[in-house]
Amino acid sequence: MLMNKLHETDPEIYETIVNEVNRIENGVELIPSENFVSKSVMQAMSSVFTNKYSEGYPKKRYYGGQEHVDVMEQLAIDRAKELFSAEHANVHPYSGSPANHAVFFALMELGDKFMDMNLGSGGHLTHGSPVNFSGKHYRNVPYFVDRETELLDMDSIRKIAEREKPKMIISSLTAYPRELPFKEFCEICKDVDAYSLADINHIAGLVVGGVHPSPCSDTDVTTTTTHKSLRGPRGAIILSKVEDRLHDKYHPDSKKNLAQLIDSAVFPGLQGGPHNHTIAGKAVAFKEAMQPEFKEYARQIVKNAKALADELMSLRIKLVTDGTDNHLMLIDLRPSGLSGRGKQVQNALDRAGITVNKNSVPYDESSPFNPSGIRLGTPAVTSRGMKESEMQVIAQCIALVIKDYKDKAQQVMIKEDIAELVSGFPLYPDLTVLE
Ligand code: DSN
Repeated sequence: MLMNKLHETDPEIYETIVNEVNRIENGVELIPSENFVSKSVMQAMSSVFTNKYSEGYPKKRYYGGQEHVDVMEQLAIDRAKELFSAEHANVHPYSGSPANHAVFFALMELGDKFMDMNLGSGGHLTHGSPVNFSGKHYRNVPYFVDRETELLDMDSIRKIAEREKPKMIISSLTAYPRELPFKEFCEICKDVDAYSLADINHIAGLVVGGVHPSPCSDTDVTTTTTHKSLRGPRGAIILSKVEDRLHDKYHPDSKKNLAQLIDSAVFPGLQGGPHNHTIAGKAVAFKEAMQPEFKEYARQIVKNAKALADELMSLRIKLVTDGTDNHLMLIDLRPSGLSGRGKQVQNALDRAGITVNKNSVPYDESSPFNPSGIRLGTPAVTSRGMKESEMQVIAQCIALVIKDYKDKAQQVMIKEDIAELVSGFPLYPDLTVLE
């Protein structure tokens, strides 16, 4: 993509873009929630659709000039439904937090009780953290992973649900390296008359790629961001059943079904004009995710994660649950004598050209700002075409940095090795080229 105009009118911003391209081209991106979109997605996002207001939904808008927006949004909706085998799709949410907020707004009254995975066990901020709307406006009953196995204990989750009778139970992960048992969650929800919400933001690409079970056939509502393993633009969607299974119990006076409750919670409930350029990018990403190559991509994400995890463990790095079934893993620094040193290790890896994020580990006694874990994932490196052999080299570099995180000279040498490794996997070679 030519950037002549931007270079001419705003060289400072142009320079930050060039610097960011150089950073990602020369380093290894292991933050499990990040990825690299295709040029087609970028082109859709930088299109004229950024100019258009279109409050409402296809064929039901408030402003004129919607004939092309309607076609584009309907394509995004139809593709999302087909991709996830969902009955209903809302493609407006600006991102994952607004999507989850809309589900709360659609289904719950202020103060209602819901259950979710505690943040420290691998859950998400929008699932009941006391500093988030979900924890401030609703009553959160958390569930935790087992202290010994670090795995979800479905018997204990069932007991909590039967005792607490929540109105909604969320199944989700942001730092849990194992499969989510959606069917078991849904059975519990049916038995206690709770709505089931699956937030598959991290694993959506694995779900459509067939390497993680899909929640959509059983779950009432599924939310996902579109920019993680799904490899679309920064945004989100809400998928749901059409009928409200719990209408008579929770919404007896409403004339709306579940799909209508969700749509009206998004607009006019919470959002105004949809970001049409992003919705166009989502539609493009959904089409890409329907291609056979995407299934191969999803399989390779998991193979790469296993290769990275196995090599790290062979180098005596402790992983939470001793491995991974999905795209991510969590290093527990405590057995390496580095409790509360996640931030320092993250910074040391940054200096070595390896981008990760510090993260709490289950039952971490250190603060979330100085936690005892490092979270790694393989969607982005897999998008670059890397395979198991590159994962082994990267794991060896990570282990060296962890073992001596204060050795800056070593980090400089590793950064050179990493730049050499990634030079064989160019990402956006002509992105910032000038005419
Ligand atoms: N911020 C995201 C993550 O990194 O997992 C969650 O939405």
